[in-house]
Amino acid sequence: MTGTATETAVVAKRVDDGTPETEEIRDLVRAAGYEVAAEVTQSRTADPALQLGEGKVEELAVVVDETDADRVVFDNRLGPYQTYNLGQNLPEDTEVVDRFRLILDIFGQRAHTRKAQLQVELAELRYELPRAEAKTSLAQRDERPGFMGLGEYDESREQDIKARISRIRDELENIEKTEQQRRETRRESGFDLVALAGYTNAGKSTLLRRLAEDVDVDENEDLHPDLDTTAESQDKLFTTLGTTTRRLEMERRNVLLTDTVGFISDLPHWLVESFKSTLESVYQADLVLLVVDASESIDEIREKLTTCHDTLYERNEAPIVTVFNKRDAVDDDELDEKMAALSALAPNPVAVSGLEAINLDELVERIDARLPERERERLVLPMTDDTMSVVSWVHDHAYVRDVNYGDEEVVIDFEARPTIVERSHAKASELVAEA
Ligand SMILES: Nc1nc2c(ncn2[C@@H]2O[C@H](COP(=O)(O)OP(=O)(O)OP(=O)(O)O)[C@@H](O)[C@H]2O)c(=O)[nH]1
Ligand SMILES: [Mg+2]
Repeated sequence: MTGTATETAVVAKRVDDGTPETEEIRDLVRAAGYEVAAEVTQSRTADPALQLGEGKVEELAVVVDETDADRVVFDNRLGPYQTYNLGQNLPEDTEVVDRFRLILDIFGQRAHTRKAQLQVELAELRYELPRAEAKTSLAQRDERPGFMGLGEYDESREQDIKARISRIRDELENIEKTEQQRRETRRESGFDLVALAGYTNAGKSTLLRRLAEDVDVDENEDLHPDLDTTAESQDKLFTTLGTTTRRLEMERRNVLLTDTVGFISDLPHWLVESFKSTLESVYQADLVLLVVDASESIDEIREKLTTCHDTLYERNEAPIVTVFNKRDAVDDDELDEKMAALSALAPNPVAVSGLEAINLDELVERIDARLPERERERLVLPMTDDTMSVVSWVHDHAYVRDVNYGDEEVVIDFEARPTIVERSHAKASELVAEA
């Protein structure tokens, strides 16, 4: 590694048949802070020892040598032995990394909150565990005396990893509990929870900035530089890692809008698992806005939408509104064509531009329409010392249509979530009991 100039990477990819697409892996390499020096691709069945065919690996070695690249990034998943064998066949000190390790690196660079850091560490340990296990079993099978020490070492390393995994899980569980309580408190306060979801780089953070007030309601606002109104939105994958929640100003409702980590295809189970509590804000929402980049090709949008649906269907119960973002970058005919082609996956979408603030009113209307129904209620409150505090509680938790103050009573007409209406009944009966 040179350490001075930008480090460079050669991208490698193998597909069983057809043409290898490298656009996304190139974007990921850049998101990790590397420059793409060259690419080497192949269409054939996987080689068990080297992933690529032997001749292709020779070609790769030449390319690495010529470009003086620091690392090779495979879009394919590499087994521990493939990584080792490739290292042996490439110029000395060439780092060999696969798609998953690369995504982990990116997450590691962006993890600013305690929770994100724990999640990255958990994912790293889960990545490492099978490798440590493989080493242990190899060393144990090897009966040559000199190797016994290695076996013991690796076994304790394996135990170490397991212990740390369980400690991190406990700490993450505690954080989750706190977050769950916070969501419940927010619901009880009459807020509807709306989550932005979608493939990475679709424009979720840009939309959040456009739609919602500048104030974060979570305590860690300084940890989300990408959401700063003065900051540029980055054309990079995984700009956002944690979650940020802001108030969305709506006439009849109190809405909290949450932005979170983007989805990406081909994530291994252990990585998804490590980040699942971040997605809890999506799973627990009252409504999900599924953002797609409408400027991409129909096939690309379809693939990404499928990835998103697969991730969502596991747990999500909330209604989904598909948002065709970057509307400014497509003309009307093209947009109609795309919407028609994708109508099975994305029925009745809303087309907007977060960047150019196009059609956001329609999106807000749709949010209002698809959120859970409000109940309309009219309460007659007897006038006691506590009546005004109940009236102000209703103002805080509901949309008040009308209040009439009489000498003996106050009549308040409002709309709210069913649970809020229920609680207002309890408060009203207390007043009646006092009067
Ligand atoms: N043309 C156009 N570009 C947009 C629009 N919205 C976002 N972008 C650009 O798309 C890129 C990604 O935007 P972000 O808002 O960071 O996307 P994200 O979905 O939050 O991405 P991650 O946090 O990385 O998952 C940035 O370069 C934005 O400027 C839009 O409506 N039109
Ligand atoms: Mg973002």
